[in-house]
Amino acid sequence: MTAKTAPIAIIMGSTSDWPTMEHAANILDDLQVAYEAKVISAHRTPDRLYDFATGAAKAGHKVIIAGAGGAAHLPGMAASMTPLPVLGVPVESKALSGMDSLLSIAQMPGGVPVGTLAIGKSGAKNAALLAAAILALSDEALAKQLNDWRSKQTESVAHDPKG
Ligand code: RP5
Repeated sequence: MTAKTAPIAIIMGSTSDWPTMEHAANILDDLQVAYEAKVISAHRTPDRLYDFATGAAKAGHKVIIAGAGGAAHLPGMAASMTPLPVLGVPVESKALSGMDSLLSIAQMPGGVPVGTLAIGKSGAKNAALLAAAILALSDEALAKQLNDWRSKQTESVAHDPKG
C-alpha cells in the first residue's frame, strides 16, 4: 500500500520547540488526524526549509503548523514559498517571554499571510484545532470528531470553582 502523505505538517525551528509543539500533536492524535512533525530552522537549515516549503503542496500536505521562537522567521518564510495555509505558533522565548516570537510571526507584510496564534501551549493547541477545522470543511467525519471534542470540553468545565 502506498503511504499517504499526512494532511498536516508540524514544523518547528528547533528540538527545543517540541515541548510546546507537542500540544498541537496531542490534539491531532485525539482527533485522529495524521501529521508529520519535522525540525526545520529558517536560519540554521535554510535549504531544508526551501525544499520542504516549495514541495509541501505537491507532497500532499493541506495545512502547515509552524512553531518558532525568538527571531521567529520560520512561519513567514514557509508562507512565502507555499500556497498552503500556514498557522504560526510563537514559542515562548527565554529572553523576551515570546513577545519577540509573537511579533516576528504576526507582523507579516500584506500579501503573505500567516495565521498567528497565542504564545505557547494555548497557541499550539489552537493551531491544531484550527488546522482540523480547515480540513473538516471537506471532511464530514472529521467535522463530527471536532464537534464531539468541543462537546467533551464543554462538559468537562466544572460549575463549582472548588472542584
Ligand atoms: C528558533 O530559535 C527556534 O524556533 C527556537 O525557539 C529558538 C531557540 O533555538 P535553540 O537555540 O533552542 O535550538 O530558531
